[in-house]
Amino acid sequence: MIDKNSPLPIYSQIEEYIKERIEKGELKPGDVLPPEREYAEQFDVSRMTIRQAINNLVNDGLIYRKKGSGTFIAEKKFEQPLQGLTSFTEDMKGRGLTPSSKLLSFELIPVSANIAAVLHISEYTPVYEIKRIRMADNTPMALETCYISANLIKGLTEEIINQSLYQYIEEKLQLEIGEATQVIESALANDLEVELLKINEGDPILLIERCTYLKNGTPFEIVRSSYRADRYKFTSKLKR
Ligand code: 16G
Repeated sequence: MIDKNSPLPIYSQIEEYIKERIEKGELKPGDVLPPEREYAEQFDVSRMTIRQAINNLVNDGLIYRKKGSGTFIAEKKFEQPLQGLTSFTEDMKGRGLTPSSKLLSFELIPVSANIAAVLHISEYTPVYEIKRIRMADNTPMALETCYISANLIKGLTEEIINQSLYQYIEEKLQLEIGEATQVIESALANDLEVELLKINEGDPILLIERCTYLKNGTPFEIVRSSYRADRYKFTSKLKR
């Protein structure tokens, strides 16, 4: 399997070998990776070489180390296309997963100056502030805080929020959702994110801020979300 005369470094060849086993499903998410010693014997190379291959795979997020218990195969990341304006519910259903939410808080509050400016409403107008943990097959994927113009999106209830907000807007209120602007940046998870997303201290997350508009150009929501960087990657198509 390993070609010592290949121009490709041995650690890269081992990386490819492990990647292939993951892709073929021979190593499944949650499985423990065989110990470095075993690979070193199998390929007749030093443990340093194996460690380099493993470090690269850890950096790529394909495997992860757990202190004191070993190295494990990570869950596959979701590929989220950046072109469509979809809801969390639609995204998960599209993947054949069951979406659910855990409502952390749901309040009608007077809007702050900066959110009022983006939503084109006057300061202190009521907005719904909704905090939810978004889950796929009961696994927490993202933490979401939405600010929604209450004068525009009327009649929200806990029951609706526990289902799909976009579905309510389109099907019940018969409003057409048009477009959104979105900013994505990386950050380290804070204590709350670590606890609610069930991730580890120091794990990276992807912060997304979205402002969504109705087809007539009126902004109706600002959403700040923290997505698990170990479970998400965003893809887009670029045309020249
Ligand atoms: C997504 C959107 C969020 C929207 C929500 C509606 C991002 C970053 N955010 O999570 O803006 O409020 O979907 O989901 O994609 P729902 O219809 O399932 O309630």
